[in-house]
Amino acid sequence: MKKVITNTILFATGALLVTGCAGGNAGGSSSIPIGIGFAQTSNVALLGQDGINGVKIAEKYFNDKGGINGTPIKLVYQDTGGDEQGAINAFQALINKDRVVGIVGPTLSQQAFSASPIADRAKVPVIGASNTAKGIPEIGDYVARVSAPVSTVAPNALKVALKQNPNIKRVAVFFAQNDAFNKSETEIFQKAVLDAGLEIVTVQKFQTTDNDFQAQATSAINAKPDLVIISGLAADGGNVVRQLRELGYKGLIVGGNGFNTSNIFKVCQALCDGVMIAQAYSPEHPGEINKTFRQAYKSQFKTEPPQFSAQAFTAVQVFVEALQALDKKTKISSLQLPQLRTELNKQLLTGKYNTPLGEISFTPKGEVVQKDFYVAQIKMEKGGSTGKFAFLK
Ligand code: 1QQ
Repeated sequence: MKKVITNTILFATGALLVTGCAGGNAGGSSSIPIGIGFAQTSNVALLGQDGINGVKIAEKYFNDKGGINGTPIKLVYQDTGGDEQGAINAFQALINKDRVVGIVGPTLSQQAFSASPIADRAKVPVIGASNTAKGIPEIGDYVARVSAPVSTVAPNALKVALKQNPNIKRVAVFFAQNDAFNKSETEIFQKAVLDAGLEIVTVQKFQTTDNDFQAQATSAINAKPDLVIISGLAADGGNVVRQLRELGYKGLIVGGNGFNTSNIFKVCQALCDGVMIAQAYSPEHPGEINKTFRQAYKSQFKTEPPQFSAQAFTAVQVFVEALQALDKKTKISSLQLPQLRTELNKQLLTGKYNTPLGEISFTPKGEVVQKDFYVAQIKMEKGGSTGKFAFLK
């Protein structure tokens, strides 16, 4: 039988945390596997890619600093694709085949509602790094998130839009009705609009898989809005923006968290200009760790780090610092994998973390506690193929 060299991953085989593997110790270094379940294919990869970039920087950053008290971490990737089944498959592989200590992911809340319960039942801690719909931490005791919920983030964009144009009265709302996060976000937006004393003049629905939005855009324009708020993902949402502008809409546009990637620039190009999006991260956030993260990101990707990258970095950081704290109490190499997963879950919920997002902690349910939020506006360069998120607040 061919000897499989799995020596780089601790706990690759047995229950006991020992260095080496089933095929014997092949003599390499050992490491602690943390699972990454993000979308690397499908349209959702427009969003998942930012997460991947963030965790790669985290892996190098924390291993350069000595990993878990001398033992490096090793990120193990499984592509979730864009749907529920892909996320379920990825999580099952991470839990049963890769035998990770915990999982960062999946990309969408829509996927989390299917895949995270599987990890919860297997007692494997999950940290959502981009799941912002209502109800994510409530999936179970093993599910937490570092991505602040839509209820805290989204209304900030409306406030800043009203500051930029105090004459806004009539609001058109668009949302993708086949996606849990977008349904959750539009509820929050619509409530914020009504709470601000504005009128919702039309609500237009679409699917994240659509690419023709002429009918909805025409109806919305006919309702004469002075603000359009869109809850969609990057590919569909970017196309809604493009088609609204092509049909002549001139007012402000607020996009939701699904717009929060520079990958949207290639979808709406020059017509992305001016779209406002609330942020749970600013590259300008003070503090040493964000400075180092930002520098590493800029030198590797030649652009400012986006929110999803910062959140993904933070999720890995939470696992790393919780593992370090746990290891100081009880050597983690003395724990069996099920016990380690359970102890890690308890530990991570009690910690305080000084991250690129600022200082964060968790409620006992696993909801992130975070202080600072921002709003950015897309500024496209002449020609319309490159642009940036300009921070307003
Ligand atoms: C969610 C989101 C998406 C925009 C993540 C990419 O916030 O699905 O919860």
